[in-house]
Amino acid sequence: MNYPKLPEDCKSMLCKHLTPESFEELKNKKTANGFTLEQAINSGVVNIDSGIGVYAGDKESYTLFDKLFDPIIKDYHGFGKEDKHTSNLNPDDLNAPNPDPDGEFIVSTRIRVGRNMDNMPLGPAISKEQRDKVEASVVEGLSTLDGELKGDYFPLLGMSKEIQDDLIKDHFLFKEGDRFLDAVGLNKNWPEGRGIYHNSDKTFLVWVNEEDQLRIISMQQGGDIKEVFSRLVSAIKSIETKVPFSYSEHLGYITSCPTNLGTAMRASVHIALPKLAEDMEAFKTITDKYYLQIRGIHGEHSESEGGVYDISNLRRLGITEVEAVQDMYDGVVALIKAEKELS
Ligand code: ADP
Ligand code: DAR
Repeated sequence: MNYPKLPEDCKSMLCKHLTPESFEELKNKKTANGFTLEQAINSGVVNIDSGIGVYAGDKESYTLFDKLFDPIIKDYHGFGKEDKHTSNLNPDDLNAPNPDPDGEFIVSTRIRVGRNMDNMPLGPAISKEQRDKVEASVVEGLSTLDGELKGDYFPLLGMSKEIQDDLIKDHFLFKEGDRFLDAVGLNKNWPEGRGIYHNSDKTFLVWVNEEDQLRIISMQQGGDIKEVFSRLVSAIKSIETKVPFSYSEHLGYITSCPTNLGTAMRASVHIALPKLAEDMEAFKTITDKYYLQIRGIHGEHSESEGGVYDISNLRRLGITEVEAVQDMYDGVVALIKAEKELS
């Protein structure tokens, strides 16, 4: 393997941090699952518009390819090699009375975490047999859930395109064919081994074997962020008694993309901010101040529609789950205040 030809104007973390020296040191290494540097960086090589461009194939990738992952994690998360991640999933520690009780601004709230099974490769390095075993183990664990979390599993294999398109349109199901995931092998054997579990109200959902092996999701209309967080916490605590999660003291919950390490949590609102949308500089001054990320209403790589934006926490590693949700909450309060002042 030769040092990849990357354009001068490439801005990804791969381009920034894969030096000829680190490349020479890492290029012939393989993890116990046979995952190589070439596989780890392929997404960023073929998608030069990547933000990161690198994925892990297993927990070992983060230590074996540390000369590449450590500078990326330091740059993206401000988190050093000796730092330790801590977790806090206690909703009592969250100060978040509904910031929009009249429903003027917040359309809906969604909080998700990524999780991967302990002692299994991550999606980029998993075999079809292992992925099918992950699906079977997760679905068996989900089948024991009760009360509000009780639901059904719907494999993608055999799901009608109409049902699939409706679930995606209504923000419940993952899109397919993401080119960034494709380039690192995360779409192999699609749609086999993939599916969605949800309760009857679709306020609790679990994606199986998309970018991570589980995406555990709590969501509902309106801005009761604390209620959404509480439901998610009870789901995480129920599932982890049945499905062992991959975790490290240093990096927290292990995920295929380094941006999701730590809490692996994205807490978001779909919020109508038509006035702020006319002054994106003022809008981004607030989102920067509160460590927020702006996405479109169909998630990553989508656009806002009708002045409605997906606003979520940017920080995931080196802060706790409560702090991640507090980041989003405090930023949303500031955005609503600014929108009211402009109105
Ligand atoms: P993820 O959040 O899992 O990293 P995306 O950003 O692609 O992935 O979002 C996944 C889906 O969740 C998309 O359909 C998106 O519209 C939906 N979504 C995200 N936040 C909200 C929200 N607050 N309310 C409703 N749907 C949401
Ligand atoms: N698209 C990839 C990943 C960025 C973070 N989003 C994730 N993990 N879904 C990139 O390198 O831009």
